[in-house]
Amino acid sequence: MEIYGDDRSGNCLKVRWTAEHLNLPCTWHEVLALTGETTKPEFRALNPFGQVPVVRFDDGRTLAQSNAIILYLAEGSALVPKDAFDRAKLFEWLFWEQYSHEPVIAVRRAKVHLLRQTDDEIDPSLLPRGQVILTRMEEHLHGQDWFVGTAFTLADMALLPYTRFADQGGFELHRYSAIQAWIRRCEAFLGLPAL
Ligand SMILES: N[C@@H](CCC(=O)N[C@@H](CS)C(=O)NCC(=O)O)C(=O)O
Repeated sequence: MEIYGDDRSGNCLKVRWTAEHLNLPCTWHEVLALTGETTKPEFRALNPFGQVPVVRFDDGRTLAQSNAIILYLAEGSALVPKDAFDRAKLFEWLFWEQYSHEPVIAVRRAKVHLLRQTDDEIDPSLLPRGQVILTRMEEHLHGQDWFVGTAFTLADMALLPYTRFADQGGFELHRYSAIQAWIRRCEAFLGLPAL
């Protein structure tokens, strides 16, 4: 399997970490998302959506959208709960991650940290909206170690990368003790060095 991704992108890292955790043989191809590489015709032939991550399997089939990819890679593994309701709760977090979390936490981090935009250039609503999102996660993690059930699942995998980068977007992670403890647990589970 070939993974095309940008290693500064949380959407891409969740794919890489899922493949590595499941010991799936893969080759990583670095594609810089912010320098126009994803707009080139050869990349568009791979992914007409023009975004990373995208994976190409040995039979030539391709798959885009980070959460679709990790669900496919992890099918049948302990990262996806067997119980139907727990699995639905996992989807609940995955949809929320893409619709609410990523467009705020990841977008502000990209503008501040990767694009070096000034406060004047950044939508002022992103900061308070991000604080609401982090508070939602903090409250959920009070009294439970993982987002779904009693073990690390793809809900944790999907929420981890951009939450871990949130400081880079100006969000004060030190204010969220349960999130910080959860990040440390995830890092231990996945064998990631602390940032
Ligand atoms: N919903 C998509 C989002 C992918 C996405 O936004 N990728 C960004 C990098 S994180 C990208 O390729 N941006 C370049 C572009 O849109 O032209 C996913 O989860 O895979």
